[in-house]
Amino acid sequence: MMERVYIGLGSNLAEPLQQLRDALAALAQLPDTRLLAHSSFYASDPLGPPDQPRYVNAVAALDTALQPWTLLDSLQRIEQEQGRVRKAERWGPRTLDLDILLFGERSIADERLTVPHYHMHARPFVLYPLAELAAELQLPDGRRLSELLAACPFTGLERLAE
Ligand code: A4P
Ligand code: MG
Repeated sequence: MMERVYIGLGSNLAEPLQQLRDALAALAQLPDTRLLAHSSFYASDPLGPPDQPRYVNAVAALDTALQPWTLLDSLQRIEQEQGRVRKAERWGPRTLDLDILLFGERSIADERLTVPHYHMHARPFVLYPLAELAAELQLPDGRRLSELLAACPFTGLERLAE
């Protein structure tokens, strides 16, 4: 059975736009998975420590037969391959961050995975790109993407030309 998954992509080091393009190419190669679409790319002000470069963010839609933990393994491998160094500082700069935003209708809360992603509800750099792909989306808890967007101003965000 294929499930619809949304992945949040973010980078603010080492040519962020190219990092995202390379990550999309890697997502397209995942086994038992089809990359359906990706949003526009957005420049966004950093959330967290302000003394770091602006991010480039996007969201991708996949259909996958992988289990969420297997997909997470693959995403972490792609992060590693693109030079991600995990640092102690929370929300610090990174070459590539791949977050599972939504995994079908599932709600997951274990030591490795929280799905829906715990901060997606209030992040403009997640919600606006996601709305490009699935404006009618509803979260597993019943909240509509449109409601979340109405409470989340388009602030510190800039849609980049192709
Ligand atoms: N994990 C749990 N749930 C998930 C999930 N749904 N998807 C666990 C992916 N991973 C998930 O992740 C730490 C652990 O989270 C993983 O081992 C996994 O088991 P990480 O990528 O090593 O750490 P992180 O990304 O630094 O931490 P965190 O708290 O996930 O950070 P966020 O929320 O991803 O924020 N500002 C802008 N403008 N744009 C950004 O993209 N990103 C961040 C990072 C900060 N500021 C930003 C942006
Ligand atoms: Mg992360």
